Amino acid sequence: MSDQGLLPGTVAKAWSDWYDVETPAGRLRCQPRGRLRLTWQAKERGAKLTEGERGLAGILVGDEVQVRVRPDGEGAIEAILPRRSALTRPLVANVDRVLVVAAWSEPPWNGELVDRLLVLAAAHGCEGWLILNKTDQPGDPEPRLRVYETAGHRVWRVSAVRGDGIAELGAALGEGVSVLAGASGVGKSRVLAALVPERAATIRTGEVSPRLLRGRHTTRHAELLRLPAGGFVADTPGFSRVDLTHLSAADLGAMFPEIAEAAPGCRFRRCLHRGEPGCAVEGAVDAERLRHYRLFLTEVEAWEAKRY
Ligand SMILES: Nc1nc2c(ncn2[C@@H]2O[C@H](COP(=O)(O)OP(=O)(O)OP(=O)(O)O)[C@@H](O)[C@H]2O)c(=O)[nH]1
Ligand SMILES: [Mg+2]
Ligand SMILES: [Zn+2]
Repeated sequence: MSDQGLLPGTVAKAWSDWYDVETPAGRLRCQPRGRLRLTWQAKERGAKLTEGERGLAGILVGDEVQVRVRPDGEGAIEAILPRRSALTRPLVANVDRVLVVAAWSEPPWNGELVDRLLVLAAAHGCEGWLILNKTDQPGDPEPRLRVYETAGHRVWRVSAVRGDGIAELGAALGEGVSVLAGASGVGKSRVLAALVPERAATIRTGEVSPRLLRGRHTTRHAELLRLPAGGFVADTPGFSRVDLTHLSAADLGAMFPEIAEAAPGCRFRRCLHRGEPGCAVEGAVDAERLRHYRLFLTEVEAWEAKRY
């Protein structure tokens, strides 16, 4: 490849003053070309931006870029391709799927958090897959898992420790960008280490560091790892709280595939499935999922009331 050529790439990691970009020619250390950097600075001067907004105005991990390779082997980012989507927590662009990881017994199943994360994925236009890890531990999650499969989510059963199901999951992730999410201790980092064995030594597992759960560290440290079979995966620190701040009550039902499927049968077109007469969702949908939907609905309405 001549040093004049433009290479397509994906931003894998943001350092304080350069980016690691994965390209067909390998991982390159890159800096944005002058004008891209100026746009960023102008936006920073113009307004007080939150870190999320500052990130959205600049270059994000996950961004697809065009890179010009310089004679010294480093790269200049010449262009950012239009973003399909951006998650804000972690701050990653163009995420295709969120891998919601859970365990059955240790830590105990938390269906509310699982459903929150699946809703958040859907709200960002991402697929939501459920990864039940630690199948080597006792318990019978099958009835619960089937609720998600019947609803239309892809469900995987794996043991990061024993390796069960990891190769199949890795193959299914062969395209696009995936982000691991879920409670602390469910084994997200261990699953990632099993998927990308050559990076296992650099992935921190088995430790809870409360400082990393909050504030800027969570977003700064997002990194995409390339899987052996293709595709990228990013780890995130576990979280227990997820606010559904920017959804509308009218849209929430669409984030639960089985509610969306039953809703056309409701008597009222704007039925919110909260006990209205002739509601087709009541009775057709798993009781715990419906309870979570109604809980999220009251939260979303409270956020809406604050906005207007
Ligand atoms: N038995 C068993 N233990 C596992 C498995 N996967 C992970 N663990 C253990 O669960 C603990 C937590 O694993 P981590 O990978 O650090 O969990 P995490 O989800 O990344 O946690 P945070 O980074 O705090 O969010 C560690 O002690 C792991 O060894 C598994 O498949 N089976
Ligand atoms: Mg972890
Ligand atoms: Zn209804």
